[in-house]
Amino acid sequence: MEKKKIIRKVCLLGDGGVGKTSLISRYVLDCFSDEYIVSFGTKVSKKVIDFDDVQLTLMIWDILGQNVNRSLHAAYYSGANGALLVCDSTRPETLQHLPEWAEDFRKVVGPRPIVLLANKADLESRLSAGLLGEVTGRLEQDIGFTSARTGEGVQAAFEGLGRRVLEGKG
Ligand code: G3D
Ligand code: MG
Repeated sequence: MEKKKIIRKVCLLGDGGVGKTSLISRYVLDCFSDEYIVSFGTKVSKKVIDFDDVQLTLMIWDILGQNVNRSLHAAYYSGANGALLVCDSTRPETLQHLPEWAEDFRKVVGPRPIVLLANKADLESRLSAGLLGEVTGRLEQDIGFTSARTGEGVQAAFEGLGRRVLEGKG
């Protein structure tokens, strides 16, 4: 029997330089398009995940440049089924900002699944246990550790979000 085919949109959010674009290039082998959607300042890539019962196509949206006008965020988030919220393990303030990113996202899309990531796990972490506990507690989510450089945790992060998106729970 043919698997059910499902297409979903996910966004990567987080401060500039945390590694969003690097995580996507690490994960995505077949680029959907190298053309930028200029008006929104975004780029969309495609990745197919074969689960046992479902073939899930993730359309992965990356914000290009960090100074994207905040008023464009709503257009970027619109229709998203979930998001990866990324911080940089070497810069605690990027972890501190994740609740704001979550709020910004949920204001537009409502209660959709989010997955928290501390990227650059190949470098020495400067995230204290206290701050990690505060942010994960506030967002009621665990945090995964990834390295776009070595590939550690990257596939698991996207597939974990994919599963959550299929369940559809915020
Ligand atoms: P962004 O899309 O969130 O703005 P980028 O971030 O993907 O452009 O990455 C910002 C910088 O961090 C890049 O370095 C990139 O190589 C580096 N980087 C991204 N992920 C990792 C990682 O997991 N480990 C390490 N060590 N570096 C990472 P440059 O020097 O090009 O600015
Ligand atoms: Mg980028």
